[in-house]
Amino acid sequence: MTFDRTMLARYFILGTQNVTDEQMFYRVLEEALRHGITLFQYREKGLGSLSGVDKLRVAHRVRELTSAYHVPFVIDDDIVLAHIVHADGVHFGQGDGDIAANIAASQGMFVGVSVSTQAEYERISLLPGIDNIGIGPVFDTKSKADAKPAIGLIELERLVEQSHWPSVAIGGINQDNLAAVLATAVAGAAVISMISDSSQIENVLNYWQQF
Ligand code: TZP
Ligand code: MG
Repeated sequence: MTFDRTMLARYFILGTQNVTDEQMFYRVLEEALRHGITLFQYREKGLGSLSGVDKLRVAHRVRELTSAYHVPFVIDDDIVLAHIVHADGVHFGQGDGDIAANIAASQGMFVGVSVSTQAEYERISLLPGIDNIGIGPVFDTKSKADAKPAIGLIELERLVEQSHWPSVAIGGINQDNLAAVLATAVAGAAVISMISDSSQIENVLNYWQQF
């Protein structure tokens, strides 16, 4: 699948650690797919996350669901799994090993990389093979234990305007600050809890779609 910046518009990230159990994971994912997310990233990471055959089983099911809804499927920081389940893309943090080597091993998939600071941007800015970057955390987040300090909207805007890749904002984005985030030059917003913690996923996505 060829990457397109419109895929970043409504970018949803979820792992089983973000919800009560695996069944809820599938329910939340399917609801989000049905109501208009433009990309899904499977991010199985942190306290309570699955590994091995459990993670493989979930990834296979995610491939089936995302294909059924024609939504691109990205896996965080697991190139081998991404190849096994035929994911469309992979995403790497700056702490996920040698980024250039990771990109080289991601042939045939599109690649996203996280950026939190000017130094992190400069570290990757000349690397070939990157399709998009995730910039943040913009605001404080409860969903990532080792998150870097929040950068705020002004620094988000500065990094987005400097970036020669389509950029997606991430971290602490909710219905109160979404409009301000999308008023910058970002291609979209990436969220976990705005969707995973909502009892009204359809309403959240209807609101999001008006921008
Ligand atoms: N990377 C930076 S912040 C974050 C990740 C994976 C978590 C975003 O979750 P939330 O709930 O949307 O703040
Ligand atoms: Mg990572």
